[in-house]
Amino acid sequence: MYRLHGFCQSGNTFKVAFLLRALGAPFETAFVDFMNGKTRDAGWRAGTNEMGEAPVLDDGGLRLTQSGVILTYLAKKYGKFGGATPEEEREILRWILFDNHKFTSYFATYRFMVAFAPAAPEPAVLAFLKTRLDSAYGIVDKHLAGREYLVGKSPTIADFSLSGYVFFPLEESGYAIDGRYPAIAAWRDRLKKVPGWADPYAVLPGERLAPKWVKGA
Ligand SMILES: N[C@@H](CCC(=O)N[C@@H](CS)C(=O)NCC(=O)O)C(=O)O
Repeated sequence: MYRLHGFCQSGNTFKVAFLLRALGAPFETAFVDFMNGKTRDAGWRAGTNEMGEAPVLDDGGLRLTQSGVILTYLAKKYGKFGGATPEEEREILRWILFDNHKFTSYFATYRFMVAFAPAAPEPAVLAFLKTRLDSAYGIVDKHLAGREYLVGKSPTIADFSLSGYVFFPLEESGYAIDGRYPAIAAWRDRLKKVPGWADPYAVLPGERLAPKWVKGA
């Protein structure tokens, strides 16, 4: 039984939950109270993750952090979703790195600021993030046009990684995919049909929160 530390607003945690479910690997969850500062707590950092981030995955005595590392570890362990050739493995890593730097990262920061931050976001900061987000989404939309999945002909951990935040409701981010990024929208809907997919709020721990500052982008 795996133990997945995270919380329901965390698309980074959802990446791992989605893969575990697709693999049919049973797991329990440990709630990380991110909204009340748990990941900044010195004790939590010392005992759980020195990087101060969710997700964390325990596999027996082995503790893993960084969703990209966890996805790679699980894909290798089960021999599934890791790519069919060394070239595909390299492509998967390339997209996971792009995801961690840009695609997930700018979206997660933008959504946090407009939905869950304690104070109203600075318009100039939001405008900067939105420019970066538009660029990353545009790149992924172009890559996915005419393709079913990011790498190869079937889902891989690249898809699990980049899709971490695309299933959250529009009212949380105000950042519309439908109508602007048709290839991402089609890919998102395709991934919902992968056995094991579920709504993040149905499988991750914690309380669903009403978005606070969102206006629409
Ligand atoms: N690259 C990391 C990002 C993880 C991450 O940023 N997690 C968020 C929650 S979704 C977090 O714990 N952030 C704490 C912080 O940035 O202080 C991963 O993919 O695991």
